[in-house]
Amino acid sequence: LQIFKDEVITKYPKKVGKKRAKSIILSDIEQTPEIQANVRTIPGIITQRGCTYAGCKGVVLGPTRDIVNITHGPIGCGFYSWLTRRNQTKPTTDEEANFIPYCFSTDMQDKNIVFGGEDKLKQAIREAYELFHPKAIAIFSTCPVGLIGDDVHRVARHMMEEIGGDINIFGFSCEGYRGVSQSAGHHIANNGLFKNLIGRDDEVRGSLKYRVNLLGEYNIGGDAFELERVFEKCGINLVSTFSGNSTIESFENAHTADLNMVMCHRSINYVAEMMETAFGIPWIKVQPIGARSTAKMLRKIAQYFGDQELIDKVEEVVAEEMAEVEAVREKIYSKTKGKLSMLFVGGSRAHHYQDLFEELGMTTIAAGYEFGHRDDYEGRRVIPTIQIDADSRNIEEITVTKDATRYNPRKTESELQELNKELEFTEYKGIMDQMEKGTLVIDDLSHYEMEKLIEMYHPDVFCAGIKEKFCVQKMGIPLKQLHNYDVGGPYAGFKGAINFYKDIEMMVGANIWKEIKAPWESDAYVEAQYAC
Ligand code: CFM
Ligand code: HCA
Repeated sequence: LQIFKDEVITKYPKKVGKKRAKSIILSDIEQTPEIQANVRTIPGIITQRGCTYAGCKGVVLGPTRDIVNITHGPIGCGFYSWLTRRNQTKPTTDEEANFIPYCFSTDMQDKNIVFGGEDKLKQAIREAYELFHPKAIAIFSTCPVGLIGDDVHRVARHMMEEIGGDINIFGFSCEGYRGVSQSAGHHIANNGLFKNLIGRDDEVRGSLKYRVNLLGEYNIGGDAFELERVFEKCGINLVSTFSGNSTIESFENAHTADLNMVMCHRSINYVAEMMETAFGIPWIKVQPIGARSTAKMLRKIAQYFGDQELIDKVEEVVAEEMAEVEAVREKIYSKTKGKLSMLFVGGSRAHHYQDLFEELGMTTIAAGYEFGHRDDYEGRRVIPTIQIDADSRNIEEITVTKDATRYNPRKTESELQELNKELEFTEYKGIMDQMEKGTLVIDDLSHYEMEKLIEMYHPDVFCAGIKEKFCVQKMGIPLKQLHNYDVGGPYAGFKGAINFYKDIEMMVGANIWKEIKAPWESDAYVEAQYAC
C-alpha cells in the first residue's frame, strides 16, 4: 500500500503532493501515526466534502420532526437537504406535528441579495407560523446570507416578539463557507441545541430507572427504530436521541437522563461535553453498528447502572437476538469471507461499519473520513495537541458552567473510577485503533485517489456516497452508499446487522460487475441522439 502513496503523491504538483502526503497514512496500531485532518481542501481537487450549512441543517437539526427548519437562502440549498439523507421519523399520534416531509426555504432571489433578505425571512416565518403553529422555528444561514450580512438572530428575536406566546425561534450562523466542511456545522448546531433547547423542561417522564440519551444517531434508513426496539426490550428508558426520530420535548428533557451514549463522536461530542459540565451526566462512546458491538453497548449500559435485574435482562435479550443473527451470518460467511472493502464516508461510519465487515470475515484495506478531526483518527488523547487554526476559530465556542439548580453528579468520584476501567468514560480511540497495520488511512480522499485505489487494489465493495457511486460502478466495482444506505436499512442493532449481511452478500456475490464494459471501452466514439 506504500506503492499507492508514492504513486499518487508524485503525480500531483510538488506542493500539492507534499500537502496530501500528510493526509495519506499507513496505519500502525502500535504507534498511531499523526494524520493531517480538518484542514481546507486544496482548490482544484475534487473532494467528497459538503458544507457547514449541510452539517448544521441537514445533519443535526434536520431529523427533528416538530421544528420548522427554514433555510434562508437560494432554493437549491433547501432542496439538496430535503430528505436525501433518508432520515425517518414516526409521530406517536396522527395529531402530532411532523414537518419532515416539508422543505421550508426563503427562496432568495437576486433582488434579495442586492437589497437584503431579512424582510423575506420575516415573511416566511409569519407564513410558517400561520399555517402550522409550530412550537419552534429554526433559521439556517446559507452562504449569501453571510456575504450580504443579513442578521438571522435579530430576525429571530424580532419575530419572537411579534408572534408572542410560547414560540421559540432561533437562528444559526451556519453559512456554507464558514468552516472547511460539514463538521463546523455540527459544532454550530450543538451550540444552538444547548443554548435554545436542552434543559428547558424539568418534568421527568416515564420510568425513573435506566434513563439514557443516545447522541449522534440520526435514524437513517430506520436505524433509530431498531435501536428503540432493542432498548425497549431490555427495559432501558431512552429519554432522547440527538436527533433521529426526535422532538423538541425530548431535547428539552434530555438533562433528566443519567447516562449519555455517544454514537457519532464527530457530530455530537460537543453536546456530550456540555451536558457533563452543566448537569453532571457522564458519557461513554458506544457503537451499535454490528451485532457484537450492539451487544457490547447493552452490556456497558447494564454495567453502568449496576442493577442485577438489568444485567440479567440484557443477557437474555443478547442471547435471543444473537441466535437469530448468527444463523444468518453462518449461511453467508463462506461467500463474504476474505473479500476486501474500502470505506470513505463522513466522520464516523468509515470506522463503525468496519465491525459489520469484520463479522462477515471481510478486510478493510483502506478507509478514511471526509471531515473527521485528528481525534476521530488517532483517539481523543491527541486533542490537547491539535493546533487551532483560523478556520476553527471562526466557530463560536460557548462557555458552559455548572447549572445552578440542575447540576447533579450521577455517580461518586470513586464509583466513576471503578467503572472507568471497563466503560472508559469520555474516551474514543478513533479509527486507527481498529485498522490492521499497513492498511491505508486517508483523510478527505480526492476523486483521483479514489480511482487509483480501485485501479490498483480492485476491492470487492467500495463504500461512499452518491457523488462517487456511479463513477465507481462504471469501473466495475459495486458501491454501497453508507450515507443513505441506497434503498436499504436499517443497519444498526441486531436486525440491522442481518439486513447488512444480506445486502453485502448480494453485492459482492453478483457477477454482473465483472461483465460491465463502458461503451467507450469497445468504441471510443459513442453515438447519441436528442429525443424531442
Ligand atoms: Fe456522524 Fe452521520 Fe457520519 Fe455525520 Fe454526514 Fe450522515 Fe455520514 Mo452523511 S452525522 S459523521 S455529517 S454518522 S450525513 S448520519 S452519513 S456524512 S458518516
Ligand atoms: C451531507 C449529507 C450526506 C451526503 C451524502 C452523499 C448524507 O453531507 O450533506 O454524499 O451521498 O449522508 O446524506 O452526507
